[in-house]
Amino acid sequence: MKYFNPEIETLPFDKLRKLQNERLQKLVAYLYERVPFYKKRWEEAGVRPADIKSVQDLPKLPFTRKPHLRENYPFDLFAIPVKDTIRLHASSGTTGKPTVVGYSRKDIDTFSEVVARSLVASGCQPGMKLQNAYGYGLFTGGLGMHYGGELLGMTVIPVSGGMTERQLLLLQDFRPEVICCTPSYAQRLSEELAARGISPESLHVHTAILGAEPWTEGIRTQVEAGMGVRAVNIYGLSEIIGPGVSNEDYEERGTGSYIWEDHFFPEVVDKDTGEPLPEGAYGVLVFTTLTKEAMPLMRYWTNDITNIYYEHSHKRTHIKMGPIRGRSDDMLIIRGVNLFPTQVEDVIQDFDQLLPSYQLIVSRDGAMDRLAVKVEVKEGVLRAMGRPNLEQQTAVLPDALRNLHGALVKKIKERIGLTMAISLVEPGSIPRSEGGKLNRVLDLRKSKKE
Ligand code: DLL
Repeated sequence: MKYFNPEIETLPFDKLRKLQNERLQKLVAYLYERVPFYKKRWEEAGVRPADIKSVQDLPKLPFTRKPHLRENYPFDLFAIPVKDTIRLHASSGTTGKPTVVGYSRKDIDTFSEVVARSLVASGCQPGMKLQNAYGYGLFTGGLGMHYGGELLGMTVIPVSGGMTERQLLLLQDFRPEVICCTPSYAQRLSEELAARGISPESLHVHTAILGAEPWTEGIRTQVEAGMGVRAVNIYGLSEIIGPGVSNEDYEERGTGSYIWEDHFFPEVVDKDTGEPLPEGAYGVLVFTTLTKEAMPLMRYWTNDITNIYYEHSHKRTHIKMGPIRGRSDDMLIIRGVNLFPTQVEDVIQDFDQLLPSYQLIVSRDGAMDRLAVKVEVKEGVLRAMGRPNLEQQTAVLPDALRNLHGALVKKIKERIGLTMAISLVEPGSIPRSEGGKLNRVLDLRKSKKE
């Protein structure tokens, strides 16, 4: 099977636009009638439903942002009675109340279909086993992948996140072809396999579907070698539906992820002005759900920074998005320079001696923000040097390590424009994923404020 839904996934551009425009017009009328929040905001903006005829009219409408979801907690953005929903999910924010999402039966069907499309794009086929190591629960990852896998006709193993012993046992004994989990947890599993002397060739798994947090080519290389798989990106967010908003094709890895744009219409806008940006430019990703019933969202500001573009020679007609550089609320501003943690990861991957395992530590010194970075050196590199003590001053480290440190400081300065206090540390000394999302930034400024 090359496509889960061949007709839609290869629909010519003009037909896709026509479908989107029809769906958008219906959606606008539906929300205006059913959700007071939208009616009020559109009236304030002086827009009537009849003014929205095509996706090109979207910029006339105001954005919906996370605080709007909180203000309408828990159910005030629902367009159908709560009793008509068949499932609720929620994402636990770092502050305050979670964000709630409701699904009608049709929404769950849509969710399952976009995940099934994503699984086929990842290289899955009916009959393969899927070890589902995303968390089950209010998080959309576990159940979202589960329903999509079943719809495709895979054999789903609902192990949930964490429990590394059990994951390894199942990988060896149930012999799944596919695993899905966060990229940081796939790093952890790769390392555990190596530590236990389990060779990737002894396993049956050939595909890892990774998402729910930003990751880069460096992690792809590590996981592909460490687990003996093709690592493929899956993206999504609960507010829009969950996993399966977009997905990479396994044969087109590294060229972006297809957005299932017959259901989720994307825009990329300037993060400061909200103005639409041209194809290919980086900005904030904004989605309009074209077909959801229970809690459709109009122009939802995801905070995720990326770009979108068409690749006309590729397998599907849908638009692609590049990797997420970071969330605009995770962006650090260090001495006036904007920085996403993935930019540091990008530099690290240029060094063969380093692991894509790092931590950024932000602190405040008077009015100045300071950034320190810890990066792990590969085990083999240290062994070849007779295991120097990395706790020592850089000046007394062996020449090769001192040069490595100097080269990293220089490259970071060149590429990012910042001098950072960098320390090279032992492999395994930086916290690993326990099964879910891993925070690579330790912000000591926050704990001081509280
Ligand atoms: O993380 C849904 C999901 C589950 C996606 C499993 C993929 C796999 P939330 O918990 O609501 O939903 O978090 C959504 O996670 O806005 C991004 O900032 C980030 N994110 C999700 N996928 C990726 C990805 C799920 N592939 C937020 N790359 C989003 C980078 C990602 N960031």
